[in-house]
Parts: sequence; structure tokens; C-alpha cells
Amino acid sequence: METTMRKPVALITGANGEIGHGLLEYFHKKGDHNLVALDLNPMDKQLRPLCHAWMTGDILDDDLTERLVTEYEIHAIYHLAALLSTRAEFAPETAHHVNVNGTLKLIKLATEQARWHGNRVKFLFPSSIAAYGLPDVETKTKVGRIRENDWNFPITMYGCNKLACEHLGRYYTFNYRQTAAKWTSSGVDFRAIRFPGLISAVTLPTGGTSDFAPEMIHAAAQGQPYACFVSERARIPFMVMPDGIKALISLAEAPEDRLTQRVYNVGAFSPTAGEVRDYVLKAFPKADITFDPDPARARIVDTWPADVDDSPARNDWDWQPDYDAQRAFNEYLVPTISRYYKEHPDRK
Ligand code: AKB
Repeated sequence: METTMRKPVALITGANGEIGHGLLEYFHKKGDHNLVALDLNPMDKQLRPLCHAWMTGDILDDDLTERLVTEYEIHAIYHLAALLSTRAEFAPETAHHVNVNGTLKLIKLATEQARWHGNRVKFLFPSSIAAYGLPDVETKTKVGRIRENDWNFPITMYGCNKLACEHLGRYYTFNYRQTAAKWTSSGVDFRAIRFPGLISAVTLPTGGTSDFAPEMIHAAAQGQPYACFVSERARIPFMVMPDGIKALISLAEAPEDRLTQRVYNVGAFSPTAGEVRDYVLKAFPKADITFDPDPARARIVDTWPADVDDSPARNDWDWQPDYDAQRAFNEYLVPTISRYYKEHPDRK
């Protein structure tokens, strides 16, 4: 007998990216395979067995999302697809279209899904420290760790997009169609994390401005020279990918009545680019690392905070990173990257 039931799943967009890799591996280890992965490019062959299904296409393509909802009942969305900060500056309007209109479209899809199946749809959104904009390095140094509602004056299109999406998520969660005669919730339960620069031992980011740290480490592990595009003194917060995944999952699983806000900072460690170089040299003493700042990218990094105050995340959902800088390098980055390039000499 043919069934008209649709399969309940979680949707991951941008699933081929850095966070997508980590998230799919996390769910696989947990034994949860009810995932549909969506990406602009065909899914990485190694990730395909980790999900129930994968689709190739643009989140803005209506035919694709129509096809998606005819086959699946969506209960959670991890919306990772985005154009990162440096790439977005090359095509700001396209970035707005993908980053904001794409997110709005998926939030709307979440409201429709909630109406269909009667349950709220969790919408997990990776926001970024790019949502901040400090006016100059002097102020950045003086204010130190900053809270979510301070310094929300991004200078990049990507930062503007992230901030806009945070507001849209909050609006749909609390105020959607607030003037209706009989108000009902949109059914969307939006939650966002303002990620620092993320560093993975197995993937490299593309098009970001915090990319200098992962690029420096991966270049050293491959025995390649690296010219860093910010100065030695540039400081922003970073986090290794296992902590990034932990943060996303902890926020997704947090009881809603404990959430005092919908957008959270998370911190781990906050080195200067020079300190990242020192950690890399300790592990790879022959690494050839120089500094050749690119004025535009260096300026962007100078507007991002030196560190973040993540006390709301610590209080509301017990956030605590597993890795400080020392442990990140000694126990995760160096051993995993070294093993990775030994096992995948073709990726060099
Ligand atoms: C970028 O550099 O664009 C991202 C970010 C900090 O959100 N890694």
C-alpha cells in the first residue's frame, strides 16, 4: 500500500560546509540519520551515508524547496548556507539575497511546516562576531569582552545580513502577524549563536575574514609557506569545531523556558594572529609564516571584538567550551591535522 505520509526530518542547508561536516558527523555518532542535507554543490561522498537524503541546489530555488516539502515533514532547520564576509564584499547585493532572502524564505517554510504538523519548528542559525562593529582599535582594546546588544554596527554586508536575520528570527518567534484579530504563534522557535572564527582540523573555510588562523595552521601542516593577511597584533575570538558543534547542539536542546534571549555569544579563546603563529611554530617548527596585511581585510578584523562576554549562554544553557587555546592545539588541531594530511596526501 502506498503511503502519503511524509518522513519527519531535520534539514541542514549548506551541509557541505565546515559546520555541516561537523554536524552530520555528530548526528551520525548519535545514531540519528533522519537528516536531509542540502547544498549548492553535490554532497561530499563521505558525508552521503550520514544522512537520509541529500539534494543539490540553491535555497532560493522554489522548485527545490517545493520538492523538499512534498517528500519531507521538517521539524528542525539548521540553516548554515551563507556567503562569508570577504566573499560577500565582492558581490554585496548577491550576498544580501542569499544571506537574508534565503533565510527569510526558510523561516517562512518553517512556519508552513509548523502549521502542517502542529509542532514548533526549531530554527538554528549560525550568526557571527561579524554582527559587531567597533569604530577603531583603540576602542576595541579598551572595551574588551562585549555583550550581545553592544556595538551592533557592522561594517560588512555579511555582518549586516547576520544582524538582519537575527531580527527576523526574533520577529517570527514572538511577533509574527501581531495585528491579527486572533493571534497565533508562527510556530518558529528561532535560536542563534554568534560564532567566533571557527577552526576545523579537517576542513578549510572559504571566503571568510577569520580564515587567516585556519589557513596558517593547515599551510604549516602541509609544509607550505603562508603570508597572513592581517597584522601580528590583530586579535579576535576563535573556537575549534568540536566546541562549535557542541554550542549549536546545546542551544538546540536547551529547554525553551530557560532562554532569556534568542541570540547568544559563545567564547573559547582569543589570540592575536602573532600568538596563533607562535602556537603553530611550536607544533611545526619549520613553518614559514610571514605577515603581509591586506588593508581591507585587516580593517574588517579590526572592527570585530577582541573577545565576547558569553555569560548569558553560560547561565541559560550551561555553555562551557572544552578547548582553550593550549588544549585546542595540543589535543585537537595538531594531532588531527597531522593525521589528516598523512591519510589524505592528495589534499595537499
Ligand atoms: C567570516 O570570517 O566571515 C566567518 C565569520 C567570522 O563569521 N568565519
